[in-house]
Amino acid sequence: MPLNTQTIEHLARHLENAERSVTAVHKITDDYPDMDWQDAYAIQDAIRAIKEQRGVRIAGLKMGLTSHAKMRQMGVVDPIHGFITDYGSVPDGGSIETAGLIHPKVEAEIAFVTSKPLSGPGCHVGAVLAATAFVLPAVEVIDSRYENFRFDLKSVIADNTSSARYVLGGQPLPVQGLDLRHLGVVMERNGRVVATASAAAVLGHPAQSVAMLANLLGERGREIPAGTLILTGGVTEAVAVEAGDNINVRFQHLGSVSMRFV
Ligand code: OOG
Ligand code: MG
Repeated sequence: MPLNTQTIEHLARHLENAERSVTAVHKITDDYPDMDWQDAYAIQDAIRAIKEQRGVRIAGLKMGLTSHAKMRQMGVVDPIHGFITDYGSVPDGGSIETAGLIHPKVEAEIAFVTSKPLSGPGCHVGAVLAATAFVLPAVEVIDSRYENFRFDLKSVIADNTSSARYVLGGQPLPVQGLDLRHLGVVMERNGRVVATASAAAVLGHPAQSVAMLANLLGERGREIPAGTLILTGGVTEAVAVEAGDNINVRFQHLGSVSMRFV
C-alpha cells in the first residue's frame, strides 16, 4: 500500500468535493501512478466515512463492470465494487436533475436483496440464490467524477465506481421459478430502443455478481449482511443522457423502471 493515510484522506476529499461541486477532475492515477488496489479501496472507504460523518446513510452495495458490454465500453477487464447512498435513491417514474451531475449515463441492472449474510471465499450462485429475499429491476445512473468518463480500474474504484443515483422499480420477485439468465431487458430513450440484453450478460448469471462481491469482500475480512440491496452491474453498455430525456427499461417478468432527466 504505497499511499500514506494523509494522501488517502486527501484524495477521498478531492473526489468527494468533485462530486458535490459537480466538477470533473483528472484521474488520480495521473498524479499517483504507483497507487495499488488496496489504496484504491482505501480511498473509497474514506469517501464512505466522510459521507457517513455528514449523516449520509449507506443504502447498499454495487458491482460494476460485470458484463462484457461494459468492460469493452470502458476498456477494462475486471469487475469492481462500491456502495450506494440514501440520497442516490430516486423513486420509479421520478425526475433527476442533470444540474447535479457531471455527465450522467444510465445502466439497466438486476438488483438483489439478501435475506441472509453471504461471505467468501467460496461463495457461489447456489449460496446466493438460497440467501436472496427477492430481486428487483433497477436502473443505475452513473456519473464518473473523471474528465470525459475516462479512467483506469484503480481510479474508478477510488471514485466509488462512478456511483451517483439509482431507481428501483417493477415488482419484487423471489428467484425461485425465475430463470435469471434468460431474462430479457429492453432500454428505451424517448421511446426508441437504445440497448437490449439478456441478464446472462452479467457474468453468465446475475447471482454470480453477488457471489463475486461476497468473495471480494471476503478477501478483506468482510461479508454481505442480511437485508443488503445489491446492484449487480449493467447488462448493456451505459447510455449517456441529458435534460429532456425519458428513460424506460422493460424487464421480462419483473416489470419496468422509468425516469426523466430535467
Ligand atoms: C464504472 C461503474 C460501472 C456497472 O454497472 O458496470 C457500473 C463506470 O463504468 O463508470 O456501475
Ligand atoms: Mg452500474
